[in-house]
Amino acid sequence: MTLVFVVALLVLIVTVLFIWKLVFIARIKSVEGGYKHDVILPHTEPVELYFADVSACSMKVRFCLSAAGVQYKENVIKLPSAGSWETKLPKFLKINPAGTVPVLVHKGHPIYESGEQIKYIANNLMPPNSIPLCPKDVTKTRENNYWVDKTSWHASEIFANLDEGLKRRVGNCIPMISIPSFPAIISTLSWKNVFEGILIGGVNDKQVFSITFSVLGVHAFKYLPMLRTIVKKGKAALFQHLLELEEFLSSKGTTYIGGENVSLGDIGWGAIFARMEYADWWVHVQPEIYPCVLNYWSNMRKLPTFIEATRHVVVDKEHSLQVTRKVKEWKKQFDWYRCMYE
Ligand SMILES: N[C@@H](CCC(=O)N[C@@H](CS)C(=O)NCC(=O)O)C(=O)O
Repeated sequence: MTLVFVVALLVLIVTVLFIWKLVFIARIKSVEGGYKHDVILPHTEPVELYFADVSACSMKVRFCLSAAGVQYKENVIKLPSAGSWETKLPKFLKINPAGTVPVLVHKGHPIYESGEQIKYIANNLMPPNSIPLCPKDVTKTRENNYWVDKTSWHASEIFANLDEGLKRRVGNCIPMISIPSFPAIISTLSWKNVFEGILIGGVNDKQVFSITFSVLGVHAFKYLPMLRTIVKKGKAALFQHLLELEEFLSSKGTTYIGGENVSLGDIGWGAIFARMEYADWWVHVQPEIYPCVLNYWSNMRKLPTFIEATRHVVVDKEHSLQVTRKVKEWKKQFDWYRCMYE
């Protein structure tokens, strides 16, 4: 009798899980980067961008469109960190089956992956008489391609091998250097949001982070040394990449990577720098070691095109400022938190 009951219970659990996966879990598929000539999406403008506020990859493409002087339609999407599951709903999965932003759309054809999108803009969308974002000079093209590649973020590389992934690209450091800000972001979400995340996204790394920080708040860093280790790995790799940039800039002696005007490599770095600002990393960049990087950042952050790219559209700007303020506060309050940064 007991055996029959146990088997029946197991069958019931498996059936419920199966139906749950079939009905609720977003069916995301990875997509290859680049222009999709065989896909045509509904559009009303020649150039459209699906993007989110406070998204490093989106910021990169907005920076690029703005620096190129391209007019485009803004299709704003709210990220899970802003309490929405729009990126995982069937309507958006038709735009990008991978369920991520940004997505650039040119005459209805999507271009996936932010690194590919900025190259596409520089090669295909530059208005007449604009200053090229990828100068037609062999050395500059090579250098720009190098930095675009270095500043790209490929989640699969981090999952395959964290240390190698971080060493390979500074773009892969973005999630790691963002982790200290997570408790501040998650504290603004409700349990309903967290539950929806599990329902739609399943139990994955993001949901585990959400639950952990919802329960433990900032103290998660105190009780789970593994979290501090991940952030420290991200930090070590970030500073190694900044050192490489420092050497490059010092050897060039120019304001930007390709000379006196912004080019694609700078745009790639812009996204990393904006994230460093958000999670309060800049105060740890020592002027004696990184003078050129600090000067480069000081010039870049004043550019109207950079300011435009970080403009908040649906998320309240005060919300982002509050996150950075919280990080600063925790650094002062908790040694185990500050030690991740130092
Ligand atoms: N490698 C992709 C990364 C895209 C990505 O992961 N975007 C994040 C925002 S920065 C996103 O859309 N997250 C939404 C989600 O995971 O639901 C790119 O560079 O375009």
